Amino acid sequence: MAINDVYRAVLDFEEDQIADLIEKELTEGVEPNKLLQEGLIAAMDAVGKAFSEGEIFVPEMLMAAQTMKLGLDVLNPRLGDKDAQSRGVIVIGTVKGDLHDIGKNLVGMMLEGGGFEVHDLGIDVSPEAFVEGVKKYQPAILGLSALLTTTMPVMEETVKALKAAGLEQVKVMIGGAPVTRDFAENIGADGFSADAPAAVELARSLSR
Ligand code: B1M
Repeated sequence: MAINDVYRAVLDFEEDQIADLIEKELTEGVEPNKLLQEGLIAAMDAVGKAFSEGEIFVPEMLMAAQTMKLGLDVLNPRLGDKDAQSRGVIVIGTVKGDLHDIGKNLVGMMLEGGGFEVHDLGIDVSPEAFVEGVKKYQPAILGLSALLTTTMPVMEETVKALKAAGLEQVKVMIGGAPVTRDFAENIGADGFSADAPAAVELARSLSR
C-alpha cells in the first residue's frame, strides 16, 4: 500500500526519497492528512517505541526525525487549516545561558512528528523571551530544555515569569540530561520527560 512506502521511508531513513514519495502520493490523490497521520506520525510513533525498547539509539532516532521533517516540509503547505490538523501548539527552547540544542531539536522534531505545531525559540532563551513567545504563539504547552546544572535554575525563573505574566494556564514540560522528575515537581513544572519519545507521550497527556 502506498502510505506504507512513506511509513517505511521514515523507518529506513530515506532522506533522499521521502519528498518524492510524498509528492507521488499527493499526485495520486492521497489526502495530505492521511499521509501525515498514517505515514509520518505513525512512523515516528514506531521510532519512539523502538527507542524506548532499546532497539535503536539516538543517531537512528535523529535520522528518522530528519527524514520525517523533510516529509513534513512537503506536506505542510498542503495541510490547510493548521488548527484542524494539529494536536496543539507547543513553544520550545533551551534556557538562558545554555547553548545545547541537539536534544531540544530532536524533541521538537519528534513533537512535530507526533502531530503538534512546534515553535522553536532556539537557544539561550531568557524567561522574558519565553513569556513573549507564549504571548505570541498562544501554546497549550511550553517546553524547556537545559543540559547544564548551572542553567537548570532558569527553568524555575521561567515558571515564575509565566505566573507573574498571568500565563499560568500554559502547561510547562521540562527535560535535558541533568533534569529529574523531582526537580520538575519542586519548581512547579507540569511534567518531565527523559527522552524525546517520552516527551511526545507527555505532551499528548498534558494537552488532553
Ligand atoms: Co556540553 N556539556 N558543554 N557541549 N555537552 C555536557 C552537557 C556535559 C554533561 C559534558 C560533560 O562534562 N560530561 C557538561 C555539563 C555538566 C553539567 O552541567 N552537569 C557540558 C559542559 C560542561 C559544557 C560546557 C560548559 C563546556 C565548556 O565550555 N567548558 C559548554 C557550555 C556551553 C553553554 O551551553 N553555555 C558546552 C558546550 C558544548 C558544545 C557547544 C561543544 C556541544 C553542544 C552542541 C549543540 O548542542 N549544538 C556540547 C555537547 C555536544 C555536549 C554533550 C557531549 C552531548 C549533549 C547532546 O547533544 N546529547 C554533553 C555530554 C553528554 O550528554 N553525554 C555535554 C545528545 C542529545 C540527543 O541528548 O541533549 O540529553 P540530550 O537530549 C535528550 C534528553 O535529555 C531529552 O530528550 C533528548 C532526546 O532524547 N531532552 C528533553 C532534552 N531536552 C528536553 C526537553 C524536553 C523533554 C526532553 O521537554 C521540553
